Amino acid sequence: MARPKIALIGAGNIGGTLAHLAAVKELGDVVLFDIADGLPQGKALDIAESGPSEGFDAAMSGTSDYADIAGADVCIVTAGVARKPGMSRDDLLGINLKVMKSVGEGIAAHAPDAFVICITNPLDAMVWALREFSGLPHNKVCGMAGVLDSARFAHFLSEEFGVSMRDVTAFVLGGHGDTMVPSVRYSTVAGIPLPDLVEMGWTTQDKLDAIVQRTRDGGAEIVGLLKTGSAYYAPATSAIEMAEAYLKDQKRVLPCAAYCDGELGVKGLYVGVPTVIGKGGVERIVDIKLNKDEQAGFDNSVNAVKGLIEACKGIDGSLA
Ligand code: A3D
Repeated sequence: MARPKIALIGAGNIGGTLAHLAAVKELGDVVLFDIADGLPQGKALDIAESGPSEGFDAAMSGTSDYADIAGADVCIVTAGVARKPGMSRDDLLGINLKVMKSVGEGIAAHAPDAFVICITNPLDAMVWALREFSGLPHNKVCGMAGVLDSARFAHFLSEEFGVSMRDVTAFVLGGHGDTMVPSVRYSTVAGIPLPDLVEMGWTTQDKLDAIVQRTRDGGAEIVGLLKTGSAYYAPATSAIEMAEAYLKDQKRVLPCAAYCDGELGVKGLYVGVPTVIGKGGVERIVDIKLNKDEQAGFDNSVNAVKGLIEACKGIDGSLA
């Protein structure tokens, strides 16, 4: 049986990390695609040369020709520009919209059956645009943000409580931006919801509020420290978790930017919601009921995403 083929569109910081992780986990053969001369070929060769020490069986190649992604089972898209200090995700909109057009057309022409995971920011608008440009079914195109935002939330919570990260389940909804909604009620330590842990004296409401805010600012905190780009290790790990769920039909319940057709009161938009990912792509959206405060935060986030999509339509008339 042939190994799955994983195409990574964008061979920058996240793309290279994705390639290394996919190889080490033996998820399949990897094709790195980038427009930068020599970059995808150089990273592919470097990672291939780590194979004898790691002991993985996966073919690595680099290319600037979309024909080489032909028949890919999974495409993970990081092509575009990353945030620099002081730059918001939304500043990236105009530049990355053009990139999504070329990537969407490349995937449609050469890998129309792939499960596509978009990471390029501003995420919720770019995944929508990528779907529009590619014309692929909505359930086969999604965005990675919720897994990362939830991982950040879980990391901060495990530090606060002094417990293993394995026992923390954290849940972040909404758009990937300042309006994201880390859900306190649906986040738990070994099944115990966070509000109960506040009552039990494990933390205070103020500390919990600060952790929620740090989660919202999680990307900016790393941009501020790195100064030359944005996070890439945890973003890559998060997207690999989603790709693995698809390739191995794991039916993982993962928050991701999925196309909502009425779920959680959202219609015709991509926004961060809990989903089930298996061999059918995004097989199901978990249509949870939000309380009044959560709904207000979620609606605010959805409105921010709507604003970005209107801006995309203003920039590229073919999207209107
Ligand atoms: P970076 O290291 O700059 O890599 C981007 C790569 O895209 C570069 O190698 C470029 O040459 C390449 N590229 C540019 N235009 C094209 C094109 N038209 N076709 C193919 N390749 C192209 O960035 P990165 O890997 O650090 O980040 C990639 C994207 O992910 C950025 O938009 C980030 O903002 C975004 N990001 C999202 C998250 C989320 O949680 C959603 C987290 C971190 C980064």
